[in-house]
Amino acid sequence: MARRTLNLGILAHVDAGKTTLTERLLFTAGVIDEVGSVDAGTTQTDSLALERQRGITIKSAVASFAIGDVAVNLIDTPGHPDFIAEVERALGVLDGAVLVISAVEGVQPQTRILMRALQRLRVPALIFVNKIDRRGAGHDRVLRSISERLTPAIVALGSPESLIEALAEHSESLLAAYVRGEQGISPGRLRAELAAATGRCRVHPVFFGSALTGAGVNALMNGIAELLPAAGRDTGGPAAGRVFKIERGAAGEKIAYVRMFSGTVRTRDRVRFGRAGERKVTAVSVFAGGAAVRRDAVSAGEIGKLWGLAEVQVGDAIGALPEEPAGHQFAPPTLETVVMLRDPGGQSERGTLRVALGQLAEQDPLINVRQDDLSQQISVSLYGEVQKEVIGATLAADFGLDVGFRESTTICIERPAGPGGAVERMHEAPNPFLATIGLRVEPGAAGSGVQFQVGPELAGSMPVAFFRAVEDTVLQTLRQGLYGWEVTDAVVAMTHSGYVGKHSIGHARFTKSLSSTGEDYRGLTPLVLMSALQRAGTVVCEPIHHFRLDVPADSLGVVLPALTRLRAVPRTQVTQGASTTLEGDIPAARVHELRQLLPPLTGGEGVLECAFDRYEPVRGTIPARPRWDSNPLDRAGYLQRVTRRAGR
Ligand SMILES: Nc1nc2c(ncn2[C@@H]2O[C@H](COP(=O)(O)OP(=O)(O)OP(=O)(O)O)[C@@H](O)[C@H]2O)c(=O)[nH]1
Ligand SMILES: [Mg+2]
Repeated sequence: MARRTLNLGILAHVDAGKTTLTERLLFTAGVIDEVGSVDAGTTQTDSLALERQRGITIKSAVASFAIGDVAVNLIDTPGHPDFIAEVERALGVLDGAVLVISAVEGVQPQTRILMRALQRLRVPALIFVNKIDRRGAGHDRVLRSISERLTPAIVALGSPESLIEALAEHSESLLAAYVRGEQGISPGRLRAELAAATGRCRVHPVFFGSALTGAGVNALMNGIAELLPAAGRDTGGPAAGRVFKIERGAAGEKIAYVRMFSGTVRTRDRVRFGRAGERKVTAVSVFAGGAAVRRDAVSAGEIGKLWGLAEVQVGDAIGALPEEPAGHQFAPPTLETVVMLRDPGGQSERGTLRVALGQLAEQDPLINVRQDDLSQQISVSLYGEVQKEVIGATLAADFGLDVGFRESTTICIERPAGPGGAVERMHEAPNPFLATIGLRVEPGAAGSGVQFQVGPELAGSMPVAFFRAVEDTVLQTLRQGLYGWEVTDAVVAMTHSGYVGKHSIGHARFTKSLSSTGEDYRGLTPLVLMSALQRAGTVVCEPIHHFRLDVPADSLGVVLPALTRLRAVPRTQVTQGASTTLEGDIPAARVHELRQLLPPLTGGEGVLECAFDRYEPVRGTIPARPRWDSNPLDRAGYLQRVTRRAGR
């Protein structure tokens, strides 16, 4: 019986060999008798029909095996940037990770993005340099590219001297022994020092091998068991876990994958989840020795599947999870598109489409399904064209819907240009609501999202539910700013508050017409907030990608003018032999065009890698997005719709 549990993520740039490595680990650990192949569509973790057809991973999948006394729950993640949201969810439940790098391609853009996220979240990580069996595989070259482009804190295993040197940086006693020239620093001692430094994310041990042939995989397995820290096993504490994946069972029932951090969830327990959900767990299964098996309970450190939590969403905390969910590690989707039924059909097909997209959004909230109130159009956010195809194929296979998509457009954001404030007081025209609200909008740091604050002088000045209503409505309203884009990197402070309480009007019985209700705050907040935002002004910003482009040196004469035409800005240019590497920035909106232009310009030899880098103010014409719900900038129209709801 395994005594420790390790929840291990396998992460990498697309095609580096994560699923093949997963298969090899399961085989070596004795869970499967034959090694499946990605190319034949026979692996354990690429189990969806679409994954098998395409030979890429689309959803994270869990498999388990044991190494000695360590029970490993492995999460095989997709490497394609269109499915980065899956990686984001997995990151929150890991004790350790293996970052896979191809020995031929070396460090790739997604490798860097993933390593940065692992470092931010302090997830200890080993590096596996895969595909050493392939022609063109390098050893020293890959190590150099890792230390230059990823992290200098690496220790290549297999070289004791370099191991001691690297570790001596982190351990004074080891350094002293080393400097004294002490003989016989024992391998056991070195291994323990290495495990300690790895666990504290000070170093990343590097292994070399081939998932396809199995070379080097035993050493990696020993490293996984010995060097990565196992999960805490506080089974006595209150039940606390996090949902990192949702799927639908054969009968359409919802299944939540949860990683438990403390305590135990049993069948028939009532558990709380998300902000307000509570449901009885109707069945539990736990990953052990390969797949998930039916059990009565899932405990601290383990990964299980829970049935019965009807409204649960990906990312929800279960039970008494103490800390808030980690913020977003990766950039949000930068594209959007309109989903259309090819045969507009009847009302019922449109209904099915809404339900279907709703179910996809449970599994992937970042697709952000929106229906335009007026035009009835349904839009979704996207990371890229492959995700679009996957959504289309899923709607066809699982719901029998034949859909098409409009051409994808770029999603911009709005940032406040400066500070701006507004107040509306109750009983003062033109405010029809029984509520006083003052709000001040200010720019926040890049990437900080929206922060809502209540001035300390207002604390206790109103029932908490009213503050909550203002906060929720602020976040909701900022989904569309002055130009229709989401407002972000903003601090919204509440500066004025006021309400009419149930007992403040003589001894009259509580009636909605005399006392403030949540609807008053939900109705008034958008008006105050949008006035404040109009005073602040906003800057529309577009997503900018960092690109790395390898082209034949003799094609530069046509490539450089094309880049200029696409508003790309090359920042570095290095020529080695017949090949030139350009790195720089390009607006996300033009990446697709560049991809299409490249083959004819470079005789099919150009290789382009792109990754989101930052948002920058749009130059030239400011793009606007149509609004999809009642527009508080049109005060009369807005009031007409909203005052009735508030009963004013
Ligand atoms: N020669 C060789 N090929 C490998 C090795 N590992 C994986 N491959 C091949 O590389 C391709 C991609 O392998 P996958 O295991 O699907 O890679 P992945 O990282 O899971 O890909 P995504 O999940 O789609 O990001 C397949 O054709 C594999 O057969 C290896 O060690 N050597
Ligand atoms: Mg894969």
